[in-house]
Amino acid sequence: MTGLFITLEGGEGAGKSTQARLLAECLRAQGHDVDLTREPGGTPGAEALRELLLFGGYGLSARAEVMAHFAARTDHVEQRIAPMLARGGVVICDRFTDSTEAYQGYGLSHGDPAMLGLIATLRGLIPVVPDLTFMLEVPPAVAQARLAGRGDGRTDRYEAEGAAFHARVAGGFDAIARRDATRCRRIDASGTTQDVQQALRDIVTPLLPHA
Ligand code: Z5A
Repeated sequence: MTGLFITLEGGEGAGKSTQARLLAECLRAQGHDVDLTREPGGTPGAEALRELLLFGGYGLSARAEVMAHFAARTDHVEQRIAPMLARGGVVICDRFTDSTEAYQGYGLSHGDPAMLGLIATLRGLIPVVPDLTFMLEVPPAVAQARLAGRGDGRTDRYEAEGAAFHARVAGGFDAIARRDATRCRRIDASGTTQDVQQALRDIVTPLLPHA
């Protein structure tokens, strides 16, 4: 793989989608070949699995839910991410494997070692690893205010969980950032959109291929 694979992670309302879009626009304007995508989703099959996972209401077992996230990811990687990286492009992905570890491993399964082990095993089957992961961090009150301000109405299965769940998810991201400290860059995302974007660009710029 010769391209650059960037992921954005963090809790809901941290500003991942906003920052991913602005970063993609900036890099495209500089002449880079950029694919902006998201998980779960990014291909027709993975988007169908996204709908099932976020809004299906089927009450999947915990292991089945993890495997469904990885089924979507496998399709996304094989059909979209890996080919783009092989062409030397930049992939910016809104959430990736760290979200499965944080939400399913720490949030839903309370850090159960067996579940974290399953996630690690499945992660080992994914042939790409992000070169750089931005961990966007905001206090819960800031995230809640942003989500309330958005007011788009449709609440997914994870957003509907309570504060204790989201605190475990935040703890999961913290554990990942400490473990994978070279790949993960923690970003204080409570500032203005422009300030946060500048922090991301300062880190990405030295890593870019020549446009
Ligand atoms: N999930 C999982 O469980 N397991 C997995 O393996 C994966 C995902 C891959 C995906 O939902 C859900 O799937 C997610 C985790 C789970 N559920 N949760 N919770 P999603 O992708 O639709 O939702 P999200 O990732 O949580 O995104 P979000 O709620 O849209 O938040 P965001 O992308 O971090 O924020 P945003 O959309 O960029 O901004 C939110 C609002 O704040 C918006 O009105 C912005 O204009 C505003 N904003 C953004 N930045 C700022 C700043 N700096 N200042 C002020 N206002 C701001």
